[in-house]
Amino acid sequence: MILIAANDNMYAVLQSGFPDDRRSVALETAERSYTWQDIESRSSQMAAWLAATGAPAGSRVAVQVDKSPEALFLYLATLRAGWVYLPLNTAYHEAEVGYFLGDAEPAVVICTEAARSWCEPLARRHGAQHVETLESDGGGSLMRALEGQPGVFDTVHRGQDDLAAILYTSGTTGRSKGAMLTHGNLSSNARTLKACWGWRPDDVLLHMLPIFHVHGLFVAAQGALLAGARMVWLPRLDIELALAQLPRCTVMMGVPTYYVRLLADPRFNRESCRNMRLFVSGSAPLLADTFNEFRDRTGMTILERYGMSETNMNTSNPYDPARGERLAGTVGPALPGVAVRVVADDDRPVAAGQPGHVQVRGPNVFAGYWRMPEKTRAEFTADGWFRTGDIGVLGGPGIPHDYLSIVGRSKDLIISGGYNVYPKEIEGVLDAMPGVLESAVIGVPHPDFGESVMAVVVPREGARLDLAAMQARLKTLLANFKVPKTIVEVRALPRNTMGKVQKNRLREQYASRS
Ligand code: MLC
Ligand code: AMP
Repeated sequence: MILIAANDNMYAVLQSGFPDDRRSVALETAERSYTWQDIESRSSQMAAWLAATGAPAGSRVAVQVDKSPEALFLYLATLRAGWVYLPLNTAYHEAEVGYFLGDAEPAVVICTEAARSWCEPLARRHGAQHVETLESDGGGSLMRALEGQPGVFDTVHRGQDDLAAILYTSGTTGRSKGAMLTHGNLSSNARTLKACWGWRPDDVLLHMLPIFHVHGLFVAAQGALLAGARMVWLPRLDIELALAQLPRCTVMMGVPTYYVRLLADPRFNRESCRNMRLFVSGSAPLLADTFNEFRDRTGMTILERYGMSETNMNTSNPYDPARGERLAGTVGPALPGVAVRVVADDDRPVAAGQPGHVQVRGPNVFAGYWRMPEKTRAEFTADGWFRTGDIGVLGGPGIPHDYLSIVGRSKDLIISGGYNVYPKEIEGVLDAMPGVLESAVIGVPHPDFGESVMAVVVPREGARLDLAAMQARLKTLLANFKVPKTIVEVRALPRNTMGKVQKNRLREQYASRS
């Protein structure tokens, strides 16, 4: 008997959920529809093109393009070719992209036509052999390069531990780290979420999230693909289009800002949600007010879950009411197969109801930081738990013992509209500006983005700072979501006896300045 090992390639896993009838619609945009056969043949052509470059499997493809169905097919093609996908936020500027390309050394870089003039020389300098473009309407040099490539491709065999993607997450030191996710990480999480959230082939997902992060790509898009469910594909959050499409959808996912903006529109009501069965929120804390207002307005309860680039999803409030209630302010119990614990500084579990460091373990947890073995070691305990940098509580008054609540962060991180901003990075740029002695960057409450970025700067002796000019300069250097919405000037930063800046005091002082 000949045993053929199953292919653990994430594409093969997703494909197992595709419907038998490949002529049915998989994804629709305002302009056109794509069938499951389109997904198979377009991703085949792209995978064949990647293979034809001659670079070995395991090579990286860095992608900084606007959201489009073709961008999703490119991700799938990367999996099929056995390459490693490296998505980049479209807001990143040249200096930010330069760091990622230098660190990951991709063999292929795909950018937009508009960015080609700076991106191509940058990519070549870092060793990329091929630079092509992809536009939001599906045009660009990549599509021309595909001409003549076959519409069928044998998905390359990959094992559970082979790399599928690298997601860069900023570090508290200001230097970004590439979280290495394996095919096994992605498939275990996708299968778990399919079962837990009751994904069905007749689901219709309203997809409005960006696809360069875990939430939009691995949780939302892969969830629909694995279920063989249709996606209504919008380029971004657009409340007008969302209100038009929601009544024919069954599932939506978003960061809290998506729900805040839906609720801000009086037309959003029970009728808009008449076919919906699931609203998922994550990537940032969902305020209890939003949770409650949503329930009052629609009769539906948002399901909040908790994840990270390094781990995909860790916990989820229950989907099935028989398994428990969805509770505001909590992110629910650990997903099946995932272990979560809350510990003190010595890595020993704290008592129920007490706050501590959240640590996770399971098949969802990444393989380490790209080319940073020491950083990787530092982020895992001796017995293999990953230190999330979040502060949490298990249980508490009136809360089941296995429900986790995220109550803070030990990492100095701001989450604005679902995007992470590391103060250290912004402070480094501010401190290098003429006339600046030092700076402190903090998150302050913001009604739309949850938190927004604010900078407190101290001028050098005798220097006069032009705060508006500084903000304008920051916009040319940093992705827009990182640029402080407010900059204030002070004579000195508050420090404790150890000389450490007391950001808590600044946050209290400026809490109402968003
Ligand atoms: C845009 N801007 C932001 C911003 N997004 N500023 C702060 N925070 C943000 N998130 C800037 C714009 O460039 C503009 O600047 C101004 O703020 C107002 O823009 P807008 O038109 O209101 O913004 P919009 O384009 O509507 O985008 C807002 C948003 C978007 C919330 C829809 O940011 C978004 O889609 N966020 C989702 C992020 C996400 O997917 N996160 C998942 C990470 S995965 P100016 O200067 O031009 O006026 C993860 C793991 C997990 O964390 O658990 O899921
Ligand atoms: P990222 O590094 O972009 O993947 O962001 C991951 C971080 O987002 C986590 O470490 C948490 O701090 C935060 N996060 C994700 N989901 C939630 C949630 N539901 N509630 C609170 N914080 C969350």
